[in-house]
Amino acid sequence: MRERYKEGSLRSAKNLLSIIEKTKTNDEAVLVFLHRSVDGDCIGSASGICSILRSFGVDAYVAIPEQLPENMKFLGIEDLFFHPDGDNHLAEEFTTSGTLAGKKIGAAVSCDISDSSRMGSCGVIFDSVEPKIIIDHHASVTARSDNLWIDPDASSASEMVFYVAQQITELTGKAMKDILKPNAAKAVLSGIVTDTGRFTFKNTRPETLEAAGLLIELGGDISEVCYNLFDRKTKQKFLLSAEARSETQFYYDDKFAMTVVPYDLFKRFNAGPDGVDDVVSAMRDIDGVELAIVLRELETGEIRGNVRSQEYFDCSKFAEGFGGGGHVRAAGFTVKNGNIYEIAGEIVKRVRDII
Ligand SMILES: [Mn+2]
Repeated sequence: MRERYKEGSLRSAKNLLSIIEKTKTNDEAVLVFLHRSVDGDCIGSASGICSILRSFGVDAYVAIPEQLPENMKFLGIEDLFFHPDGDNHLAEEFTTSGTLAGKKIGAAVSCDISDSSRMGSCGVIFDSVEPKIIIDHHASVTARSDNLWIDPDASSASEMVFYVAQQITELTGKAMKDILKPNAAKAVLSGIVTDTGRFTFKNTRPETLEAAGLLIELGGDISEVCYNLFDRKTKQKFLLSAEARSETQFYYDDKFAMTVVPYDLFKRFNAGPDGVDDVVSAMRDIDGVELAIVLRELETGEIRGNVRSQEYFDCSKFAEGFGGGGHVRAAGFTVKNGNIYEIAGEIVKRVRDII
């Protein structure tokens, strides 16, 4: 493990071992949290932590405010999840007595997110639990304390979780294969693959590939992961993506490309909200384009923006202007109410002065 990860990962590993001890002594459960609009990295890192906790005999679940996307079902990790809004016996028990399988929630871990406002309906649960451990790589997080490990230079929260797992093996003598079972290793690998654009983004470092290599040895199948997360698509998604691409508008000497996808289009093509997931990076890769934005309208009326840049445009800062955040080259935001075309007009105006 590279020097730069040692301090943070060791601290997180010790924090994790101390909540394992506390919750086992008190017969409590642990919840692992992630962000809404789930992606491969938050799913991968949270599943990794949940599996580590379970390998020590802790009753741990990943609290998820939405359904696991179709293209992540291949991971075979659905038994890790707790849907507080779902129609299931755990949700019913939790709503009536605040317990999970008879146990009180004794600690919380959050992965790829530090802020409960981005956890959807799970945010209130996160706020109510102590102690908390946070493992995140978002640049917008400025808080620093003993229970946080924030590294904006790490490729992904999943890569960070991998180092935490390595530290736990050092501290406890348990083998890596016993704390990260094959499906969990595959999930953590998926997180790294997602946030590095399958090892093509600038956040891919030599150690990122080393971590991925070890995860493959532990049972992560790289071709299965890449096929499911990047290449596989339905016919509806393929056609909607083509339509969204052909509707792209170019501004400011073609340095800014944006496409607007109203809910009507999703309906016309009978495609889900992930139907245009592949469009924004394809737009960003057009010669001369510095900034690419895909604006989509969800069934709920919310407007979601995905922001990507090539060289200098600060996507995270721009997304913050619309209540979102993320990374310098990749960020996003969700606007609760509004007209998608008016928001597009406002974006074009705000980009003019900074592009
Ligand atoms: Mn991430």
